[in-house]
Amino acid sequence: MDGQKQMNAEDEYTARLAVHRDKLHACLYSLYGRHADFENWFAQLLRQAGHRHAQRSAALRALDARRQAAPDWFAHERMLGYCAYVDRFAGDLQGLAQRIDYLRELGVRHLHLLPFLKMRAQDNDGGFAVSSFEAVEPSLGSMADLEALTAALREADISLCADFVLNHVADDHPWAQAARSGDAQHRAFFHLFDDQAQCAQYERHLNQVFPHSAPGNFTYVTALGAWVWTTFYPYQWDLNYANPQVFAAMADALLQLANRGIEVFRLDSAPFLWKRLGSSCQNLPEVHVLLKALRGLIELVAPGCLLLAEAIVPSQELPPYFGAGDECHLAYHSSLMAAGWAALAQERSDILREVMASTPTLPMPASWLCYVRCHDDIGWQVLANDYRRMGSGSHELHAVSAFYNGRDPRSYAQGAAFQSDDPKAAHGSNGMSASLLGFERARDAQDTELALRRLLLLYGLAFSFGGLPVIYMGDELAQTNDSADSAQARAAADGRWLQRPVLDSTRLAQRHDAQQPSGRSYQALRELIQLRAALPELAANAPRQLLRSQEPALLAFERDASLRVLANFSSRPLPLSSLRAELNMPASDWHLLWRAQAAASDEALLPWEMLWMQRR
Ligand code: OTU
Repeated sequence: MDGQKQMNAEDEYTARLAVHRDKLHACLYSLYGRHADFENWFAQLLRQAGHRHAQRSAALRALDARRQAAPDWFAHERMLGYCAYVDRFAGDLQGLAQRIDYLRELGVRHLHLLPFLKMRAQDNDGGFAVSSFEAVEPSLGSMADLEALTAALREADISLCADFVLNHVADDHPWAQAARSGDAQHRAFFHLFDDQAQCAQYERHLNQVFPHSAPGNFTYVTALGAWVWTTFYPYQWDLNYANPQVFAAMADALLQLANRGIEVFRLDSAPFLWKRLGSSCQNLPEVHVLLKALRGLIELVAPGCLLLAEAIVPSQELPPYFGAGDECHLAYHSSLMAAGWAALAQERSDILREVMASTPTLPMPASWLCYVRCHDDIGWQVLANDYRRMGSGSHELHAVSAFYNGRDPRSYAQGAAFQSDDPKAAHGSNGMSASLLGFERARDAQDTELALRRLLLLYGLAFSFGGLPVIYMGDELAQTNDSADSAQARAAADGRWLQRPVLDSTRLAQRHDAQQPSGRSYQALRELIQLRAALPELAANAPRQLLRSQEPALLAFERDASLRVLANFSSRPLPLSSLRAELNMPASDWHLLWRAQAAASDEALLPWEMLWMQRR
C-alpha cells in the first residue's frame, strides 16, 4: 500500500478476504465439513470477523500496515522481551504504565504479562483458569486500563504479549456455568463422559501434567452428572474443539483482544487442543489445522499480531507449529533453555551442541523465543531424545535434575524438584535463575562473581543464539527465590510459586549501584543488551553455525560469518591461545567485542565465562 492513501476499512477487508478466504474455508472444512450447516456456520464466522475488523481502531490498522511492510520486525536484533506477573511486577495495570520507563531503560520491546484476564475466584493456576475473555481481573484493573496500557506501550515501542489460554476455561466461566445448569449447547463445549470406563480408556495413553496436585485427566462434576476432561487442574475444563461453536467463540475472543491492542498471543498449552482415543492427545494434526485457521483470521482482521506457540516439546517437533509460514510466528525453544542449564550442571557443552545442531531451520519470517527461566518448572524430559542420540541414557537427566533440586552436595544451586508422574523420571526444577546459579548460596564476593558469570553465560546464549530473547522478571536484578511465608504455603501445593516473587524494590533501587549483586547483574546485562542491539549478526534470521572443538566444556558458534561466541561451561579456566589456534581465530582477524569478566587476562577463558568476538 506504500505511497497510497490507506484503503477504507471495507475495501481493505474485501481485499484480504480475496486472499485468505479459500484457505480458511479449506482448513475449517477439513475439521467441521461433516456438519450439515457448515456453510452457514462459516459464513457467520466471516461476518463476525468482518465485524471485528470494522471495529479495529485506526491506530491499530496503522500498526497492521507498518508490520505488513516489515514482516520480520520481530526477528530484529533490537527485539528483547520481558516476562512478568502484573501484580508481582507493578501491582496492577495502572501501576504497570509507571514501569514503562524502566522497561525502556532495559531495552525491552516485547512485554509478556502473565494472565490478567478475569480469573477463577480462589485457586486459579496463576490466572491460567480464565473466567472471562472479555473482562480484566478486577484486582488488576479494567478493560479501559488495558487499552490505556497497550496504547502507552505502543507509544514506547513495546508490544504487549498476553496469554491466550485456549485449551481450557475455568469452571466458573459462563460456558462452564451454563453447562452445569444443564444447557445442552454449552455441555457440548466440553468433553463429557457418563462412564468412567471411557475416561480410563483415554487415560491409558495420556500423561499427567500435575500428577501430585492434580492427578488424572478427568474430574467428576456432580452438577454435570458426568466426568469432564481436565488435563491440568480439576477446575480447568478442556474445551472441545471438535465442536465448531467452540472454535467460533474462541476465535472471536482472540480477535476482540487483538482490538484491545494486544499484539502477541501466547497460545497456552497449544499441543493439547485435539483429542483422539488411543493417542497421547498432544500435537495431533488437527491442532495445526486449528492454529492455521486462527492465523487466517488474524490475517483478515489484525495482521500486525503474532502467534506464539507454547508447546514445551523438543525443538525437532516444533516445525509443524510454524507450518509453511502460515501458522505460528514464534515458538518457545525449550530444548535450548533446558540444555543451557544441563550443560552448566555437567560442565560439558555436548548437550547444547546436540540441541543446536538439531534445531530446525524456520520458514521466514519466524523466530524462536529464547529464554532462561519462566514461571513454570524447567522440564528436563524435553532433552531425553537428545541424550539418547548422543548415546547416553537417562542417568544424565537424573544428574542434572539432582544438581538443581538440592540432591547434589557439590551444587551451588538452590532449587526444588517439581512433581512428576513417574517416580523414576527426572523431576523438573523450580527456582529463580539467581538461586539456581548460586547467588543465593554465595558466601563471598568471589562466589557472587562466579554466579554472575553463569547468569551472563545463560543470558548471553539467549541473546546470541538468534531469536527473541525474553528476560524473566527479577533475573536482571539477580533476584532469588520467593521466601515469603505466603509463597512457601503456595509452593507446598504447587512448587512453581518458588519462582514467582514480588519484584524486590530494594534491588530495583540498587540497580545502578555496582557494589551490589543486583546492580552488577543489571549493569552487565544491560551492557550486553545494548551491544546486541547494534549487531545485525544477531538478528534471529542471520545464519548460525556451530564450530568444532576438542574442548568438552567449550561451546563455540558463529553468527553471519563475522561474530563468534565462545563459552566455557566449566569451572576450569580454558587456555585462550590454544582455543584461538584450534578455531583458527588469530588476533589479527578477530577482536574481542565483549567478555563477561571485564579486564580479565587474555590468556584464559575464565570459568563460566562467555566472549563475543568480531571479525576485523
Ligand atoms: C502452561 O504450561 C502454562 O505455562 C502453565 O503455567 C499452566 O499451568 C498450564 O499451561 C495450564 O494453563 O502444559 O504446554 O510443566 O510447563 O503446565 C505446556 C508445567 C504446558 C508447564 C505446563 C504447561
